Amino acid sequence: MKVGFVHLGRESLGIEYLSAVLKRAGHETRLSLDPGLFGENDNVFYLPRLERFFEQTDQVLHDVVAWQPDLVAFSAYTNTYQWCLRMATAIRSKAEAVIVFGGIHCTLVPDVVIRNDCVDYVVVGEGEEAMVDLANALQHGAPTHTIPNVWTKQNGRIVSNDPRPPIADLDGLPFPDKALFEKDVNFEDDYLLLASRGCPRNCSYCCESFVNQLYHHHFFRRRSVDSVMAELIAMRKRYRFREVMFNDAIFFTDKKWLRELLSRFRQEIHVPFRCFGQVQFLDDEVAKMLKQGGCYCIEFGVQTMNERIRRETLRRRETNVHNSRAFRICDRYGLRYDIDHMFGLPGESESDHAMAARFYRGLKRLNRLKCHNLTCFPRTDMARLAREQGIIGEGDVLAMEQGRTGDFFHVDEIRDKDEQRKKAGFVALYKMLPLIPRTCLQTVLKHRWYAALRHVPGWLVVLSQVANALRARDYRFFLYFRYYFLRVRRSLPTALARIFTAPGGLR
Ligand code: B12
Ligand code: SF4
Repeated sequence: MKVGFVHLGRESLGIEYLSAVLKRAGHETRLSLDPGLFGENDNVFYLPRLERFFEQTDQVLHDVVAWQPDLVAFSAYTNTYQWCLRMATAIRSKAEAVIVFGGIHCTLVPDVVIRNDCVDYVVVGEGEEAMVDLANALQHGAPTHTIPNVWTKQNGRIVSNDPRPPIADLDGLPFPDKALFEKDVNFEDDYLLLASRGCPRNCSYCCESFVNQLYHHHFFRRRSVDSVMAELIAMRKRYRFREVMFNDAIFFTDKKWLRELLSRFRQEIHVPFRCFGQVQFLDDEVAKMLKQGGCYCIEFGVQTMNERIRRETLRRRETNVHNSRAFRICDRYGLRYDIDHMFGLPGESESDHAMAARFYRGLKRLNRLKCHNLTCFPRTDMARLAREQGIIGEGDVLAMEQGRTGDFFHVDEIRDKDEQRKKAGFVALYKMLPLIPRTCLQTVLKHRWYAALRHVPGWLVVLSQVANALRARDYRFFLYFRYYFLRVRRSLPTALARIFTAPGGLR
């Protein structure tokens, strides 16, 4: 059976794993990708005018229809769900294929997704086994309405099947089918790998905690060191990558496993790597192992310096003492770190932001401070909490489920114009923070001049980030530019052809 994946955005490990198991089961797969250049999925270069110029929906549609797949598969995030629906509707009008939706948004709201006429099947949760079962059943004309994880419609009625238990042996999966994204991703610069699935934590705003509930807290699993190393060795031969990104939610939860993996990684792979961490899992021993293994940067979520909000609203267990201790350890072992910070948290005050600014400015090896806005994803505890507290209304909940969400701007405080001005000022301040002398920072905070910083031109903020990247020798920052340039160059002929031939578009 021919299975065509249709996707918007960056590399998807989910699609790569699905493609690998489908191929192993004898099916043929293909990817039609709109890289979504300059689109809202891009938190570095979000430029709507250029997005329109580079959008490739018509090309993708043409590509899918021309290949004539039997099954068309979409992997939907909440913020790409509407794009997926538009594409699925267009494909339905031009091709005979069966259409299946999966991915995190479908796992959160399968009952919403299955209601669309253009969707025949929805897969909830981990998809490898369900997708193979579905493709096999469709190929052989066998019944599909009893496959675990699968939702469908029968005589106008919605049929739902509970998810099967998570895959017990992750090592039994084939390696992700990276070939699908070869054209669009420079694997030689950066190789993305998952050594585990799920997360042992349950932060209120994160979809991992929803998945944990769905799987009764048995979703977090780890691959063996042999399996991770086998993938790295095979892919190093193929792509000659210069760097590895371990995309695990928290890379270092198990010291024994880490020690074994990193000693082999250092000897057999020997390239720098970065990973995500959680401050409570970092101690001297772990930091030493990471440094010796080749880690050059860890990304931590701090989100706020207000401990009560972190604990009660975000449901994160670490204290400010844990944070300070972990960053001191990193400093001691020469490990750089990126920090995720959130704006838009209900109940946060100016003094919380000021306290965070002082704290971050005092850190020695802070590489990049990444500012985000609290985003409410449907059916997460955060969404429930916000609804219960009247922060969002029923209309917001429906919009979220339909993937029509923006950031958490509908929180009342943030709607307030004065709050918005201050927030914009703090965002600019945080982005330039590593370059602002401490005495200057004290003055800005003391006189509350931060709101004025929102007038700092965007190019100056970018320039200060470039200067900071140079200072911190953060070559990844420049790699991203290079990566972007290459993708733009690849997409240019299609964009120009579309303008000159001007076919009827989807938008
Ligand atoms: C690694 C990662 C990334 C990586 C790689 C992305 C990827 N999907 O591989 C990168 C850095 C590129 C990334 C980017 C982003 N990410 Co991200 N990412 C993750 C993370 C930590 C793990 C994802 C992963 O690889 N899982 C392992 C694979 C095997 O699982 P999977 O992708 O879920 O796929 C399985 C099932 O979902 C299912 N499935 C998936 N698709 C399909 C399709 C079909 C047809 C079927 C049958 C089944 C199916 O089967 C798959 C195999 O079991 C998750 C956390 C999480 N719990 O998912 C966040 C997460 C997916 N990311 C998230 C977000 C918001 C983003 C960004 C929008 C952030 C940003 N502003 O840049 C971008 C979007 C990029 C894009 N549109 O392409 C959110 C999505 C929330 C939501 N409700 O939409 C998550 C859930 C984190 C969170 N906040 O809770 N991300
Ligand atoms: S630690 Fe990170 S990945 Fe895990 S639940 Fe919290 S936010 Fe999600």
